[in-house]
Amino acid sequence: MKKRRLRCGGRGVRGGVARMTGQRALVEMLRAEGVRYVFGNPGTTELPFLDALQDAPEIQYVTSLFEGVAAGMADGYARITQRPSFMNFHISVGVSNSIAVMYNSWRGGTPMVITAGQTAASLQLHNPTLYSNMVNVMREYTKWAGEVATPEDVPAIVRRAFKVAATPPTGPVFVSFAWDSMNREAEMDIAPSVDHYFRVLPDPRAVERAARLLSGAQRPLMLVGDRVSQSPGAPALVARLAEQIGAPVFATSFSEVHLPSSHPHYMGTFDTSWLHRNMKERFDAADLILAIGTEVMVQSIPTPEPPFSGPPKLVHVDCSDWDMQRSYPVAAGVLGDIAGSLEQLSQTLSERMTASDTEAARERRRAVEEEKLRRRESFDALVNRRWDESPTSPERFAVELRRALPPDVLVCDDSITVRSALMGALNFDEPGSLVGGRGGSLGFGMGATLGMKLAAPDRPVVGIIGDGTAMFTIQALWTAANYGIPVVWVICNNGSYKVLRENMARYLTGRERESKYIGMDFYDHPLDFAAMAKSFGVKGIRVERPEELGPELKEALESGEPRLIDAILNDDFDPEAIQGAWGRWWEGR
Ligand SMILES: Cc1ncc(C[n+]2csc(CCOP(=O)(O)OP(=O)(O)O)c2C)c(N)n1
Ligand SMILES: [Mg+2]
Repeated sequence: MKKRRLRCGGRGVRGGVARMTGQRALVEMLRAEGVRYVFGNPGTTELPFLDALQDAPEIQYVTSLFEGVAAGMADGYARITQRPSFMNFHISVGVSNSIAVMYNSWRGGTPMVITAGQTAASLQLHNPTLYSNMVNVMREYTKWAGEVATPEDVPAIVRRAFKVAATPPTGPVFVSFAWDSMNREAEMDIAPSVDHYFRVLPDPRAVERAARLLSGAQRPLMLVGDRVSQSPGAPALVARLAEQIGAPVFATSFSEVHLPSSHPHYMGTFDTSWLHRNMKERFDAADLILAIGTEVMVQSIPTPEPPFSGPPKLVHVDCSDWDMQRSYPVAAGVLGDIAGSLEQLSQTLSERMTASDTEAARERRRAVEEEKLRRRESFDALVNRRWDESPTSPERFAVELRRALPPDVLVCDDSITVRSALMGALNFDEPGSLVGGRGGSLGFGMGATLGMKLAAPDRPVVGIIGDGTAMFTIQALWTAANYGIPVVWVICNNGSYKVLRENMARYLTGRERESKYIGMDFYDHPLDFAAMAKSFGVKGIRVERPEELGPELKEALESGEPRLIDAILNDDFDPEAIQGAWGRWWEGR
């Protein structure tokens, strides 16, 4: 990166017991944990930490002009490195600013350690400036939250924070450091957390029971979620199991690669919050649903009946006991490391499946492969239909991207309604090659693209971001310019919050009513992203014609600088084609 070349301290540095201040102990612990970047925005309560950080030149403080940018960077960085990232914000207000983006990390289980300075313990009962009980607030959004009041606790609590964040099911952790804990001295044992102690194998009886149910299933269906990709080796095992039982695989969230997306059994994602009647029919037709590393049917809008009514039996493989049997009964649960559990399940299954089970699975495989081909053909037909539209259709846009993106690219996808075209046109086969928005809170992608590049400086990194979502954290442009982080953002500038317009149309399913789509567009004052980029010190290019996209993208990637491409897209949709959210749910029946 432009400013300073960094040396990485590496993990496992054990400094031993020594007398030092709390501020120094915090920095020594970061060194020991192998932290390279602090994503943050400072304030006065953080000054002791920043003062000590000056003596650790191998740890770079990366300033963001809004905390949501830092939270996005920390999310993208952690998901590529698969290690907890580290943030430091300014007391109650800075932490609060980070929450909207950090919410996604919490829902998706990104390992990260969020920290902040806090008022001295001696002042806390006297209503000090900027004070609030941050631990109470952050408990809601983290796996664990705590406050360090004395310097003696700094090493143990930092170690605990990294351990808790990295232990599956992974997730964010919060620690505040009261002023007193930074400035006094104590004897400190500087030693990092250890990881990889948690690849726990499941109970063989649970595996046996799941294998028995799976081998007898006639119409199995698989659901996979984000915890699959968090378990190294698991995506390939999902593919093996799908082939073994001849099941189609649907992703509850494909924000990471849970099996290669070009795999013949991968059927795409489905929207859990707006359960479409096709998917409800699919669930009802299945006699067994195998859920792996996922929440089972979270919804944002209630439907009149549960999505699984009646026969389908649920078999759940997960590292999260909380998500198992949380809302629906299961016929078999397998709790343990996901890759290890799938390995055992696949092995036991091959011993249990009879010749006729295997033949039936082979038949199902053929049907699944045909369905995948039909899906491909219907996407290609859609591309052809919308090829010459002006402004550019999302489908044409996605095909132009596929042609221009280099094979080793890492993609940050926060493209909202463009996402289904992207997933139709591009294949994401290598785990880690896709980092997508999850959790539903806007603003993650601008920063996450930067975090991914810091984690993988030798790979080209492209962020594909909705125009509405880009505006939540547009200050990321400044961070890119200031540190010379050479990413390319492609803004899907369709001039509106298109997804909300679509959802309004869904909401009005079956009703004779024209919507005015209140508050959902930028038509009167279009957003000029190229001009915004320029004002932050980043070159921005407006692309109106689809054939210009490829050459501009290639040029931007070769420039070695941060770049923004403002791609003007069509926001038309056919209300009837997208309707069909299951049930007349708004009537509460
Ligand atoms: C922090 C936050 N504020 C508001 C929303 C509500 N919301 C959901 S999607 C959306 C619009 C997204 O627009 P854009 O990024 O332009 O994507 P498009 O729908 O046009 O593809 C909004 C405002 C949200 N999810 N999160
Ligand atoms: Mg938009």
